[in-house]
Amino acid sequence: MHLTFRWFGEMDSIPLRHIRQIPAMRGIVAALYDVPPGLAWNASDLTRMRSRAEDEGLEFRVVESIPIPESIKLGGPQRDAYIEAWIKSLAAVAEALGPASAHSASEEPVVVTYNFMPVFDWTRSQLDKLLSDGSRTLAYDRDAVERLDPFDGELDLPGWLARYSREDIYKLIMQYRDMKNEDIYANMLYFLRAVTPEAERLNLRLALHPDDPPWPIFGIPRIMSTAEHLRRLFSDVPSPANGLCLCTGSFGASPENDLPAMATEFSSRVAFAHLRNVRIFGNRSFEESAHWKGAGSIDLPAVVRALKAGGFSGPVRPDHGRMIWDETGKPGYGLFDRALGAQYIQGLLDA
Ligand code: DNO
Repeated sequence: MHLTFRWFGEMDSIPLRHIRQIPAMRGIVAALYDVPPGLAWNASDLTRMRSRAEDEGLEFRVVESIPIPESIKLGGPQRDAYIEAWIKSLAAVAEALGPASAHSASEEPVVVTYNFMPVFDWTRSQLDKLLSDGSRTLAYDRDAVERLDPFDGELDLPGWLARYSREDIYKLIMQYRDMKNEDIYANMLYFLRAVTPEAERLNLRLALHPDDPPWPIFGIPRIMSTAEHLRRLFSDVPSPANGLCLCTGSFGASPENDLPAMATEFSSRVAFAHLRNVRIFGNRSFEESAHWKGAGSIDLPAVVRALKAGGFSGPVRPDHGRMIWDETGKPGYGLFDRALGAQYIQGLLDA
């Protein structure tokens, strides 16, 4: 296992030269963030990003994410064209990031993260909850979310409002509300059965990010929240390219998900791991805590031990961090607490 760190490209307030100063940091996790979902990526843009990273002594072998247009999840009439574009993006990733260089070992497949969450990616009710130690964090409070109106233009949720108009959101939510879990799952199988042979051919490993939080929100189904969901998916699509992004904070928000047991059961499927901690404080309510085992509800040492015992040797990242030491910036993606998280993880790996 080796450390990686998410970097949002040139617009990221955290420069690569700071990321490289985190001890044991091997690579960045990035994407072409300004290409709208549905458009095929260009290899030369990725090559440029890779060179930027390598100039700072960091490798770039983990993509997060190539977004999946809603039409694929809905099974809409244009899905085949969108799947074709997604496959073109895979080919661009393989061309730009696959070849070996002084900075990267070429045998390990390049990882491509994605998720199949309808409309909303990760969802929180608050982005700056004050903790007793004076730090601020992302939190999800069930009552607050139930009071939220997803049709209200005021709603401030990360990751999705920017992409859709209010009317689009309304239409999408209504379409999904008419669908059953099985319908969305069937669309996921359709997608994976088309893309996994291509990923295999290109020596890429896909990494499915689970639902965050791992339950339905706003009356819309979510289908990748539990060990049972994963079991079924890996049996329906056995391709080795069909991998998992084990996000401990996403699965771990539900006390029903036993993370060390899941790490053991799915270790051969894990392509990438997001290692972070959450403190559960009631039915379907949680806040993101420091990575340390004592700070939250997840036993990260046990998860790391299980991944190691299962032979996982790929990339991991600290995922989100709190805002500490008066840092300001993109919620969840400051430098200081993620760097502390990285050092906690590296300590576990060394031990
Ligand atoms: C949040 C991230 C997610 C993740 C996507 C993967 O910080 O973990 O947004 O990148 O769900 O497709």
